[in-house]
Amino acid sequence: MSFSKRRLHQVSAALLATLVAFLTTDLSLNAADKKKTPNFVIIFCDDLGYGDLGCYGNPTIATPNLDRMAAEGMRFTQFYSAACVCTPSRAAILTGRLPVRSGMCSDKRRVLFPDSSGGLPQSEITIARALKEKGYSTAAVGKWHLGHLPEYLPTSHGFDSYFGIPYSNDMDRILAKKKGEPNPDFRKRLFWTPKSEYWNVPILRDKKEVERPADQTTITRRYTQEAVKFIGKNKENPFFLYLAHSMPHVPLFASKEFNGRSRRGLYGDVIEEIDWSVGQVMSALKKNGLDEDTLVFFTSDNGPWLIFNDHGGTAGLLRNGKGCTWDGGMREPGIAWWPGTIKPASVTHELGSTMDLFTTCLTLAGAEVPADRIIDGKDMTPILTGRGKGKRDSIFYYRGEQLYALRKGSFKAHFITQGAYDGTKPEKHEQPLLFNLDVDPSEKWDVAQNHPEVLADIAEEVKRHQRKLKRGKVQLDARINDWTPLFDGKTLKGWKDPNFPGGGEAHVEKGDLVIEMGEMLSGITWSNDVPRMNYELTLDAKKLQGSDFFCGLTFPVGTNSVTLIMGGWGGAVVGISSIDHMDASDNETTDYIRFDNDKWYRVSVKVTKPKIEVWLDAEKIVDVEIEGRRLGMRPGDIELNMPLGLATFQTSSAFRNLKYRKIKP
Ligand SMILES: [Ca+2]
Repeated sequence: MSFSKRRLHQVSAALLATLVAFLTTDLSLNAADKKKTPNFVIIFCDDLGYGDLGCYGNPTIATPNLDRMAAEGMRFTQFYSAACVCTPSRAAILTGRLPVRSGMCSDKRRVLFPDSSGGLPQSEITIARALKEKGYSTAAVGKWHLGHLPEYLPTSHGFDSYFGIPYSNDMDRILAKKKGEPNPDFRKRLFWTPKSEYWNVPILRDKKEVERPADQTTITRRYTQEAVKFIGKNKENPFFLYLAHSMPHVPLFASKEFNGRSRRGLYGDVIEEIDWSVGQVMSALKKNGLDEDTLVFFTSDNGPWLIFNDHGGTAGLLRNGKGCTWDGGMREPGIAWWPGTIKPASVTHELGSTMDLFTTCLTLAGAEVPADRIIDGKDMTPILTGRGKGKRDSIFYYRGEQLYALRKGSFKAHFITQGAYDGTKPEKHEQPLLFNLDVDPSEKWDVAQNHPEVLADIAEEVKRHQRKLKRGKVQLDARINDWTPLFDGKTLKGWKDPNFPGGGEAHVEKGDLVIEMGEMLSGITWSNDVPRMNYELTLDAKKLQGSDFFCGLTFPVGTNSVTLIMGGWGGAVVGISSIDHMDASDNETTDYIRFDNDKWYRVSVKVTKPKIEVWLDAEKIVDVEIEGRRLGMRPGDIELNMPLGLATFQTSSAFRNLKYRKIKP
């Protein structure tokens, strides 16, 4: 086999051309790479403590992936969340602003609840919204907790997609206390051996509910799958992934693979699964060739929830935990990973805040940091690249709407101190307590006497802060539907005698509605606008005198009504009256309830499709499914279709605090 000279020449020319083409392509690729802005992944845990990771000194929780992340990246020793509980902390990380500015904190309700009607205002700019303008793909995966109504969800705040739970995993509790069960026993049953179905927490995809109650045992794994999928889908374009784990917030759940794995018990299992998840994210970035183009930051929203004993984490050597402004409540692990940009195994003692992630991401993406409002975040790029000093010299510690403490440099002054969840009142300090956190990270020795100049400097800083502070309208106090009263305590206006056979009479006595004993059945009804579905009704009732019989309550459900008899034969009975009047299959009978004379009982009824639930005080006495039953009206049933009614049986009863509210279906 031989080549002619001409042929050889042709081959060489072709090779040369290929080589030139290759070099040119390579050069242009490099140029494109340089222009490309980095991707961002924020991994945000829930209630993880400063001392919960191997690389932060935990002796019995194995976190090889996070340890590797720190070994290949940078570990912060003074990194802070912006609040000591969920909602305000989450508002701050995404907006770069102290929650007091956005109204996402409150002295009345510390976080948002399933009945809250507020959320992160549209006037706020999230990292996602700012990066979208720069062409980023954006996804939120995990716990949101910035408002669960459609206008507040991630996809209304700059995220292209969302998968996760809209509020905390311990909300919407379904499990009821057993009769006579002491509180501590109930709490143990609820949290120490938790089951997903104890909480009616939904999983949303974008704005649609796709699962309820959320299967929490697989939740960390499913969040991880979503995250990995999103990374793979977006390898060609810049992206921002906000991966907010709902763990290790109680109730704790780990998947089968992690249950029982850690020496630290279930809490350790949960952290080890999160660690696995971090490893999956780093692998996905490497596999897609994106590791050098992506800044990953790992931290948590607040410190460990210490009242949950071994189901809560540890803040290590820091004082106290979640819910308070001691450092254990807000100082967090902070690990940054960006191979090729961050020097491996670096440790920084610079101050950092979750709010700084906002400014850092925007700056690195070439987006404008908003100038029409105060942004509290500082650009951390100089710290991450090792090319300069950090720009932050202070940390503001708010509890609700109040400034409790301020750290400036090494010193932290407490103006107000308060326990986390021990019921203690705020204690104001005329002369602030002062700690040197470099010398005394556990905040043990007050050195205020020795440093009047530091206190004076901090007082100046507080003044400057307060002069410029514009408080946002508080978003956490309003509820979806506040209660509508059904009886004003004065007259019987609106209530009428439905011609019960008993002949007793109703009147008002000192603000209570009293139904006198008749021969048999006495009662009144009220034609009103109590909703017929998706509402909650509550009233207080007491037996004034008489025999075993107590009272009945008729309430509307769909086009029908349901009658609840309490006391009487065999306890509480509920029947869907207009279908099969008191038919046994429609009845729920509890153990016999004997009502004491002159003791008020709280009766609550919740009607949602498909359920009717009734509580007597804190005990659930009725729990019936109504789905599948024929709730449509039949001819001849019309007379049974009653509005709210109250009745007594061979006894006299009093009623007060009658009210209802609509609830979200
Ligand atoms: Ca939290």
